[in-house]
Amino acid sequence: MALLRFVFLFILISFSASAQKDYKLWLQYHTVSNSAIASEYKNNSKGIAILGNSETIKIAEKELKTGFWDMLGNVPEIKSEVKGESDIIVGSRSNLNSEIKKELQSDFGKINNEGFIIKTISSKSKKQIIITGKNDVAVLYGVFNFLRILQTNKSVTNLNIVDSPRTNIRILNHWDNLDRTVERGYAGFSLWNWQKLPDFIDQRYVDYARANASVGINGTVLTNVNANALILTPQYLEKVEALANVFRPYGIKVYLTARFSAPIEIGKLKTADPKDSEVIDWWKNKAAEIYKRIPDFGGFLVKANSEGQPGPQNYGRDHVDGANMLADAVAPFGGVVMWRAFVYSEHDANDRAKQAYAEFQPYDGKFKENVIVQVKNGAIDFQPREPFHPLFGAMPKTPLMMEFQITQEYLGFSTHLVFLPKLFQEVLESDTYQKGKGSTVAKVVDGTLYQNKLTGIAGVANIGNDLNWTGHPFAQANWYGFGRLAWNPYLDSEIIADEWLRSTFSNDGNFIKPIKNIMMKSREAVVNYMTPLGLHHIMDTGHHYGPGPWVSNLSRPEWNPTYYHKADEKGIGFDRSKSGTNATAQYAPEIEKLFDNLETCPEKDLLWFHHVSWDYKLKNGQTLWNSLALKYQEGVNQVREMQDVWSKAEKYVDSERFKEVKMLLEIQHKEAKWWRDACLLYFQQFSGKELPAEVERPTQTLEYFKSLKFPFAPGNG
Ligand code: BDP
Repeated sequence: MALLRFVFLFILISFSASAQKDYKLWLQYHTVSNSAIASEYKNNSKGIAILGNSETIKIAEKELKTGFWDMLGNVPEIKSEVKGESDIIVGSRSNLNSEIKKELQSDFGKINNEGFIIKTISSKSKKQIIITGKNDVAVLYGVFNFLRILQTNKSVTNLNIVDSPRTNIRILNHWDNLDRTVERGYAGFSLWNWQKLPDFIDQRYVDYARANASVGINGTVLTNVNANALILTPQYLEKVEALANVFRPYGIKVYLTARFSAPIEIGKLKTADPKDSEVIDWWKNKAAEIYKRIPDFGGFLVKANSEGQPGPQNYGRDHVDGANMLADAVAPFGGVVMWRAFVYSEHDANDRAKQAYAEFQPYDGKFKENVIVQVKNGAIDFQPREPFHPLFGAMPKTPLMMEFQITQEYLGFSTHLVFLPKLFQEVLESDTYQKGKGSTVAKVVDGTLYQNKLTGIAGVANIGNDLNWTGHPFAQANWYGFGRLAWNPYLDSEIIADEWLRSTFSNDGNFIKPIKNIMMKSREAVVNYMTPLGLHHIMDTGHHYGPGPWVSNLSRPEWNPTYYHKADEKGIGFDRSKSGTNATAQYAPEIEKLFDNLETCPEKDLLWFHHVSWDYKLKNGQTLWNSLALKYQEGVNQVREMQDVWSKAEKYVDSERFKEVKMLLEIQHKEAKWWRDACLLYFQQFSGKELPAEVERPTQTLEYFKSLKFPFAPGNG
């Protein structure tokens, strides 16, 4: 009996230890061995002076204790003032003594309010590490950064880090509904348990805030852009307030989506016309009511007159009227309005890719100063690859914020390993040429191109209540990487992958090197097996799960994949050049020229901009048909390589996560083949050509692939 109990306990403990690894994200704090740090802090600790007593500072203290205990096996003595010798001094500028303040004066001149300094200073023959910033949240960022240095095995001697975020708003957009379903969510249900709030505070809320703070994310939009006005009623605001209270000490502000017709739906008004005085007052009062509860409320995110959502155009007004009315309501409290430019209309026969630019560019300079226009990275919709959105750089007098999608709506849900920071980096590095060479999207987004004061990056969250938060263990890297790039849009994605792997799994070089390699290739793999050479939006409609290039029966033309690939006997691709819709003209002349010409258009974007004949020769000397087929095959091969590499990782990873990733890669492989076979069989009807020898033969017929239906695919409302 006793033995049985012991065995049971053992299983329980090892299960929870393993499960905890999944839950702990990149904050594993696994033992740091074989490093100078370990010996320094193990044997020679003089303690940590923690200055200040705000909730935020207490969080920093707890984090340091946990980090030291887990990574180094000891907790240094914590002191509340600098007395005697201290290894590390942690506190905001106002709490530092004048000697240290003087020493750091020029560094303080280099950081903004959220920036931090981690510096080794030597005085009177002793060396100390100072972790500081202008306020306590900045100090917390510094602490997380310091712990990351330890966790990733970097040297802690002579530290000299002076770092500030380059953007103001670093925010997650949760497309979470009040019934806890998550639009385009593939990791379970919403974290927000509205039914139990405000009285029940799930530990997950705290852990969520902690994870975000560790990468510098400072805002969260709790609700879906397809908004429900009920969130603005007192019944729900009380719950929002409870979440805001949890997040505040972590430096995270809460924002809500504002349904434009809320004055009618919950305010009993007859109209939501932004020029109507009752409507204006209703929003002003609503803002005051919210700020009374949540003094640091961030503001509103709005999807208006887009995909059937209500908006100012319902009343003959425009986006500027709508955004500015809301901006006036939150301005007295320091709030902002993030107004989305994701618009396209079924009444507009124009190329969908042109519509957002056509509508928004003329508004440049017309928005109030607390409005920021939120633009998706590409002109269609979060595809595996899109050229950068032509609005970037084209609205010099308007702050634009980036909207990335972290959840993998079009990139394999949470079953495909795709390292998105590589995609994000490609977009951020793109040169818009709008102010000459070097006018990168990153410079638009961080405000340096046009000296915008308000800046931001949003990521549509991939987080749900799955044990591991994101469905796929490697999808955690996309949350992490989003945060790191929002902080610094110039960061190299390879560095992000390296940091994440070390903090999440292991510092062992034999593990890091091959696994980092497959992460870095994974984005190109998904492009290859789904939408190579500039193809886009050929996913099955509605849920967007799997291939559906044949779909052509939906009421709105631009909802049909056939609208996007335009395959026919002559060739394939969307002619957006001068001979077609002339979408290329929305870019700066240098880029327009590049994209417009079939010969100079980058091959990765070829079918985005051109309808190309099946026999057209690509740079590799192969015909378009052959190249397309070979790309699909390459994607499948790349997944096989990922499987192969992962199978050798077993000894570096806990068995639970090892098995999870292994199974997920099997699904990815199966689906990559599905994509290849279905798309090639379908396109072959038009090309009339044989598959090149290197391409594996499909194992099913086109009819079979067309017959597959997924009525309960997740995330589809
Ligand atoms: C599309 C999604 C849809 C979103 C929409 C948006 O399919 O669920 O509501 O974008 O961003 O990608 O508003």
